[in-house]
Amino acid sequence: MAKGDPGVTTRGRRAAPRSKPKATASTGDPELVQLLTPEGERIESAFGPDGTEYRVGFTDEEYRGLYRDLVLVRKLDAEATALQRQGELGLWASLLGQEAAQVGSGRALRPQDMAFPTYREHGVLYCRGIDPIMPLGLFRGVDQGGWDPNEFKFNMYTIVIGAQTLHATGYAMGVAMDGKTGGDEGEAVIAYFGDGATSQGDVNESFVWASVFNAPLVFFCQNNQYAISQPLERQTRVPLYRRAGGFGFPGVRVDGNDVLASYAVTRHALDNARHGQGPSLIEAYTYRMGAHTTSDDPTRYRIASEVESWQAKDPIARMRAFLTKQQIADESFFAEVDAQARAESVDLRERVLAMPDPEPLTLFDHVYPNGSPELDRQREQFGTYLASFEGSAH
Ligand SMILES: Cc1ncc(C[n+]2csc(CCOP(=O)(O)OP(=O)(O)O)c2C)c(N)n1
Ligand SMILES: [Mg+2]
Repeated sequence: MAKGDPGVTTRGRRAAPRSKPKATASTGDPELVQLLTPEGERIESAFGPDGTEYRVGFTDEEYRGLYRDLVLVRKLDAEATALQRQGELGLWASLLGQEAAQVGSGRALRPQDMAFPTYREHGVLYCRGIDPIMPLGLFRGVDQGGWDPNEFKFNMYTIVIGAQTLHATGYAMGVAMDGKTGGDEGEAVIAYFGDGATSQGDVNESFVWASVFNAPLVFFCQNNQYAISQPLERQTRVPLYRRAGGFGFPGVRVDGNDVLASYAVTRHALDNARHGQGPSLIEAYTYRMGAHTTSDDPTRYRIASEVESWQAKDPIARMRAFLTKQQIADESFFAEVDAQARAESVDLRERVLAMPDPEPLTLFDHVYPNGSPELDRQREQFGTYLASFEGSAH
């Protein structure tokens, strides 16, 4: 696990800029914070739109750890997609292409920080130390998730688009009311959502509430360019991070395929929040390399050349190029990571196949904490229906 120097900043975000925001050497894009180019070149530091300077200072071991995380979460995700294709899962929402945004932000969380995910945050879940089998039970339909949100500081997956930003805002307001902000030990909250979710009322209401109550909350938007088939231009006419200004808090766009910049920007925003400086918005600019879910066919709405152009920005390839160039890792290291990834994915598959089917009547168990007469009636009816098959040739 990477515990390196947080994104070191040269000044607080509310002060006047020391220097004008600079374009990074490689992209020439003043709107994108980048510390690792697609070719694997390190950029010493990069400036956000408010003049904040971002940099990281990882040890070699920590750099290798980040690479390992990226490879492992991609491999486990590919295994889950394969399991769905073989009929072992009902559905899967792949994170392919978004590994750096998730590992960078996930590793930037401190142990006391609370995360509110969507249905795609398998990489963040991994970084929180949750067994990667957990979301597979959910997508296999044999349980409701399985992990304890309080133990791992990682809430349940939320499929209702944007709803978790409201939960996160309320939770973050509670953190502040409980006096748990201020100082390095303060708590911060992070809410994950997509580009499409920014059009939801829930997300915009969360922005208002978090802002006016100065909630210790980081809004982490993975802009993967699509909401199912709807491209980004159907959601916004301005870069998403700039929306934050209208709500009264800072916004920054980071290269979401750059694990180092994703880490630096998230660590900085979380630390501001935990110190009582309120919310911020991070737009992690990335690309959904696969289908929206296994129920989707992206060839119907996007062209192959677009996907290929993003392949050249692959988050794992650039990290590997960097580690090789800097002689931080060699071929034997990469082979060892691949072997670990293979072993973990085989283990995942075996455990999924061994998952017991739940008793059908347990369907009614967690609808209400104390049940209800109507639920009792439905349970009984369903029980009678199930019993009607007993002894039949069915
Ligand atoms: C309130 C609500 N409306 C519609 C849907 C159907 N739906 C599921 S995923 C999705 C697109 C979400 O896109 P985005 O926010 O960009 O996240 P991504 O899937 O790209 O990670 C929609 C519309 C839903 N789950 N919830
Ligand atoms: Mg999206």
